[in-house]
Amino acid sequence: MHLQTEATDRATVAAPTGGRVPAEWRPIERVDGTHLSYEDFLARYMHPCRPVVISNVAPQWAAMRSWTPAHFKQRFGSKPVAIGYGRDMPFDQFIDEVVASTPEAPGPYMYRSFLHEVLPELLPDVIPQNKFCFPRRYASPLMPEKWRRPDGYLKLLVGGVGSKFPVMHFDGENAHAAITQIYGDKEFVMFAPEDGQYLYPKKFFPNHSMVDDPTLMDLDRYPLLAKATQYRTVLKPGDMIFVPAQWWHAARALSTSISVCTNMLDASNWDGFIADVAQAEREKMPAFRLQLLTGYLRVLGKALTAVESFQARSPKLARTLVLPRVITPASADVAPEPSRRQLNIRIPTA
Ligand SMILES: O=C(O)CCC(=O)C(=O)O
Repeated sequence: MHLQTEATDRATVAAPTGGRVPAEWRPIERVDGTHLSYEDFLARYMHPCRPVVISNVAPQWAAMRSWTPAHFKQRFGSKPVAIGYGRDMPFDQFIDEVVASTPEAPGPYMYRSFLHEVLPELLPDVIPQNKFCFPRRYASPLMPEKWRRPDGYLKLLVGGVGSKFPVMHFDGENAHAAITQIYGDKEFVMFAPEDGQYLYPKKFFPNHSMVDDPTLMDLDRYPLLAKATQYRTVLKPGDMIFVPAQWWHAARALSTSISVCTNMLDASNWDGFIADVAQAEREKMPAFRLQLLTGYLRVLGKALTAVESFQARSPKLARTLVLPRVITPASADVAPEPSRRQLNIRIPTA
């Protein structure tokens, strides 16, 4: 799906740099979250898998006022945190490197720390939950354990000027993603699923692109990139970007940047989720078990869709009934805020 934007395509006019060419891009649609109902969000963006940036999504979060590099340094001192795969660092040292980061010598970018797992004390700072991050099928107790993620399963993303998420990719398990900017500015680049053919997917990680920088294109190495339609935006504090399933995306900090990220599943991406799970498990389990698993997931999808539409149609009644809210926290309207006890559950590592 290519987005119809007004005639506002912007071509960057700077001269080619070191053999690289600045990419042309289109803006991603923006709406003000204070005037967007949850129902409209589902109908206009989530169900049709259309990206959007929503501003003012979390004015109520203490994180919007307190999360700064200095705050993290003072609060966590030398506590070790996961930055990337197999890379831990003392938090204070990490923050020093983030603050010293420059476009010419980018520092580390944190992308493997799940609040629930390692920094649960931060979770009360991001409550009440962002209403555009529902439904939470991943949190359903009916989700097979391997794919279940408790409520409050948010990833912390922190980086200094010029640092970036390590790879342009789309999320696994056919999940939608929501990334909420808390501090600083971050450039976000996206491509529609059908442009994946121009993005040089890696052989063994077909949801990862070989392209290192989609904004300054190396057309000698990646000539097809010129055919892809690039969408771009700058996330500012309070903005959330909705990244639909299979949309390619890359992110780079324009100033010291702090955000949180979560994934969503609903009827719009459930079939793809099952297909992805089946693909991933094919080598790992006997065929009959895989059939049982996918059969269960198909039935579960239908049940969750029915419960979610009940909650949407009768929120008042749904609020009084505990079971539907537990089976699938479908919207912020009916989801109970996670209790402190829930927030401190440690999740099993896969
Ligand atoms: O750093 C970012 O904002 C991108 C995060 C992301 O794409 C991911 O966690 O999968």
